[in-house]
Amino acid sequence: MDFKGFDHPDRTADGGLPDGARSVKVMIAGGFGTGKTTMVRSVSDIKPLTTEETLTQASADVDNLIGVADKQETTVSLDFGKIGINDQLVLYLFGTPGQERFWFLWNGLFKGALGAVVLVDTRRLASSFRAIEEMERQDVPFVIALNVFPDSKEHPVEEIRDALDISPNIPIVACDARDRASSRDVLIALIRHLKDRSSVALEPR
Ligand SMILES: Nc1nc2c(ncn2[C@@H]2O[C@H](COP(=O)(O)OP(=O)(O)O)[C@@H](O)[C@H]2O)c(=O)[nH]1
Ligand SMILES: [Mg+2]
Repeated sequence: MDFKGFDHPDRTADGGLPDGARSVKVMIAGGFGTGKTTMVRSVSDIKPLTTEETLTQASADVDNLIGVADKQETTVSLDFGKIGINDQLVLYLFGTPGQERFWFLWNGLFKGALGAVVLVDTRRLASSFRAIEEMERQDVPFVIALNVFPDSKEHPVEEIRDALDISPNIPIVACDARDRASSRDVLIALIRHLKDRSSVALEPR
């Protein structure tokens, strides 16, 4: 799959939202079963796509290098959706494939991404560690969305921030990924976060 159509050359140096941005690529990341597919489906204006692609297609050479067993059968899926926030701004949503250690095989997966939502299931915090690490490594600004399940316990946000080891400026919001309005609120929190980052850069020095 080619993601290059979503390149965003205007991305500001500090990863903020550029002035006049119209279409923005946003990653929906997080551990297995945290609600990525659910969120893309609930919030998308178009019928969301879920694609399957074999890792060998993504990169046969690298597969050889790392010696993936049963590589013909190794498939990963990617969710894609789109939401108009207002008449100025359209978000293209890319749910990240599972197995974060293979993200590097997805040529251009993060290219041009202006931001990310990292979904977290508080019952299994550790399942999203790798996604957070990768966002930091790829330098993609993100917000944390705590997807609330029926038996999730309520934790003080600062406790979760400590456990995830993320800096105080990264927003943490609770959501229900099945609910369109709730998922949309998460995306709006991300846009605000990106705008905040841009305005810092615009401050006179
Ligand atoms: N109760 C509840 N279940 C959810 C929620 N979000 C996702 N699920 C369920 O959790 C499972 C995993 O969600 P999915 O979106 O496939 O996770 P993914 O692996 O991150 O794409 C599915 O069975 C969903 O129906 C939520 O907000 N509340
Ligand atoms: Mg999924």
